[in-house]
Amino acid sequence: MPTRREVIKVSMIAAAAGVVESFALPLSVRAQPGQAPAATGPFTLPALAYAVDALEPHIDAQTMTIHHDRHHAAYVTNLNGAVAGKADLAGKSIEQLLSNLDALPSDIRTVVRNNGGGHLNHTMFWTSMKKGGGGAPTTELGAAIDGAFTSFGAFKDAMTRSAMGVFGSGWAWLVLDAGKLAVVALPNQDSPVMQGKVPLLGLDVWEHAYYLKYQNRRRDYVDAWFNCIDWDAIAARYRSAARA
Ligand code: MN3
Repeated sequence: MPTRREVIKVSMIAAAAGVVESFALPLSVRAQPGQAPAATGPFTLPALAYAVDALEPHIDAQTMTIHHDRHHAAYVTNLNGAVAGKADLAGKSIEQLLSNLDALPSDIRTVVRNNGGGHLNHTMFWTSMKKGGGGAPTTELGAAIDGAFTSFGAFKDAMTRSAMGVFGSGWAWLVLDAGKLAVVALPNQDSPVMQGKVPLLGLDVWEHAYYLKYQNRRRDYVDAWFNCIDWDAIAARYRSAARA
């Protein structure tokens, strides 16, 4: 095993040489909560705001670790690779890139769609959950959900149906669509921003999000995930989107 100092030295040499590929870091220097890995481009993997086991037993620590440190990290690396050397794109936010995919050079459009979508979706996903989450939203968002779906239970059913209806890989979303709350399902890593909608809450139903613990029992994962939602965070997104 290389020492931490040797690994950092190799990383610095690789960065200096313009090498953008990431490589597996030894456990000793793996991202800890509150500590993001070094950036190799304009986009960075955000650190989790909680420990990888914080969402146990609903989402297990191993799934969280692999999902964040490998899957999300790979989206960031691939996205940075796509915009490398393109100064006009590197200065744009991920939302700006995704909301106008047609403006991108055709050779990177699909890479940005998949990996940029993956980066934005997962960044929102981690910050949509917290230890001891769940329950139901109150105040403005709770009232808006009651208004749009008739009740929180009906919203939950709609979100669950949407998540169960994704064939293959994708997400179920609570969005603001022209100012109205709606539930939509999108394939792969497509983001609601690609359709001009505002994503408020996304449920990742790629198998990598649940297979280690739940195998083929997607419904059990969906039910458990509702116990992790940080409704204060979703309500804050709703307030800022509704006022925009
Ligand atoms: Mn995922």
